[in-house]
Amino acid sequence: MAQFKEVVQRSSLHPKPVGLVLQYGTSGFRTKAEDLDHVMFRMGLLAVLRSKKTKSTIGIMVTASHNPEEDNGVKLVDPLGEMLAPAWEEYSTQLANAEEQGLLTALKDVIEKEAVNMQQEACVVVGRDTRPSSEKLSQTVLDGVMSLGGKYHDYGLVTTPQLHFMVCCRNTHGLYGTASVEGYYQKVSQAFVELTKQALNRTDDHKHLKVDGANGIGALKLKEMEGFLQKELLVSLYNDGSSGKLNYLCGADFVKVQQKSPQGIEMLAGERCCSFDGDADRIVYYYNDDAGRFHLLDGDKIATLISTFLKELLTKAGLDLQIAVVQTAYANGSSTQYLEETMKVQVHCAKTGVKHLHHKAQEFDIGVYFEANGHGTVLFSKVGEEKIKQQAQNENAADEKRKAAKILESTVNLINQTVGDAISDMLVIEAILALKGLAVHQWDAMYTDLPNRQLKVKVADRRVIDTADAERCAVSPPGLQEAINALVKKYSLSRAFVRPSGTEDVVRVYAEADTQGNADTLAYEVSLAVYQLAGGVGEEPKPL
Ligand code: G16
Repeated sequence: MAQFKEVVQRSSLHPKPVGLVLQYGTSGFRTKAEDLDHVMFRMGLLAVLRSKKTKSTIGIMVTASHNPEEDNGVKLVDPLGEMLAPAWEEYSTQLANAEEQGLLTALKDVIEKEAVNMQQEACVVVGRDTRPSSEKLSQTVLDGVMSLGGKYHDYGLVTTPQLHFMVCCRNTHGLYGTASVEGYYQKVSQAFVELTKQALNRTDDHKHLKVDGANGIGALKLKEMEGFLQKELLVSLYNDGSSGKLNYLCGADFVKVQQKSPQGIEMLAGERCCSFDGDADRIVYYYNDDAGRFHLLDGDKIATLISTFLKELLTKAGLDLQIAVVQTAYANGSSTQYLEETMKVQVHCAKTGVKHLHHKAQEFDIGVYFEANGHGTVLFSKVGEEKIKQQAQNENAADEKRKAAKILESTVNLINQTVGDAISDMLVIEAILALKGLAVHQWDAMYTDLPNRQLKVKVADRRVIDTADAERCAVSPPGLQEAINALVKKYSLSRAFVRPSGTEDVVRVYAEADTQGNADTLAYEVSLAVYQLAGGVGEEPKPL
């Protein structure tokens, strides 16, 4: 077929380094940018097949999110803005790892297995973050798309969640919104302004928020969006990319893992601050108290704030909708306890990776999902959305009920339901704080986090670690879980687990305990056990 000839010809311009093997990880492929040219070309091909198969527009985002600037990566976006279906992750890995002479066979294999109709039209939309390598790599994606005859639209510089939004808008034919960056700003800011104008006695101080843009795309897009917010939010932007390096000593991942403020932001006591990550799909909040002590409000605190707000509104609106929160093993023990015991909300634990949480959250009328690292959103079922809409327009309902339903309706419009979105999440949080008249320390006081620590361990091959029970138990290598159990027993209120990262070449270690000292020691001891039992390389972990 002429089409395949074109693929072979163009593929030779994007040769695969012989022997290089990459895995579709937690969120697509991620590695050093110089090793990704062939992957980008091939993901362009795969997206065309996926588009033909689903008869929908498919998205490709070129980004390595929280990883260092030298890395890059690619995330594929399915028709309704969700992450790529698991079976296709498998195809992605096969295609990315096929040696040059085996590429056509791998491609034809997918076509056959999925019975792809090659006569069907295909459309792929592409976006990229601000990494120096992203522009060229996104051109390579387009080369892949074109070589299989797919149509495309290049959105250029966008946040990951904006690209997810575009895909969903296109495939719902505008029902979800207008598939442009301006359409996104309009939809989200209109809902935000509708909510905040109902909050009384807000001063400029209340409206003020310091934002760390991680020197990435989120900073750029927030600047663009400011004009749409009608001065309902007054942003001071730091790490806006004008001088600093992407994710370096700043950004949501840095703040969450280091449990300290990013470089370049000056924090006065009680001031609300937040950090985006490199592609603006994660957000964490923080502040310094009067004694200068740093307080982090991570994904767990965000999930708690949002689910409490929604639950209260459902009661006020007289709506009987089932609400649940989905977390991962990283969720702080205190947050789970608070949600279950005080809030009386159902809590579920999923494996790390938005795709897993998203999937679980879809089972409820309202599914709030957040990873502790600040990646999350809220999903509303069609039935749930419809009931909210009906109640907001119900002339026979008491004013109080209708008003609560209208607030819920605007909240639905404010949330990017396709994926975690730092900008939209930030506006949801700001609106809730405004409507409830809460200061950041009052939000923080909902519950107290158990002291915790996250560490990374380098091993020769992180695949030797296999986990079960939503990553809370290591089933291999032998003896590792027993060692962890014995260590955990030494401390009170303690918990620890290990898992191989799907975005970095490391094993992640998480520990929590009654004191920071104990959490630090437990994390160190578990790291040492990983190092010794799972083939550690480089320097042995040291006590903190
Ligand atoms: C990605 C995923 C997140 C995950 C994070 C870290 O985030 O989307 O769900 O929590 O990687 O994953 P891991 O621990 O497997 O490295 P991002 O923001 O980097 O795309």
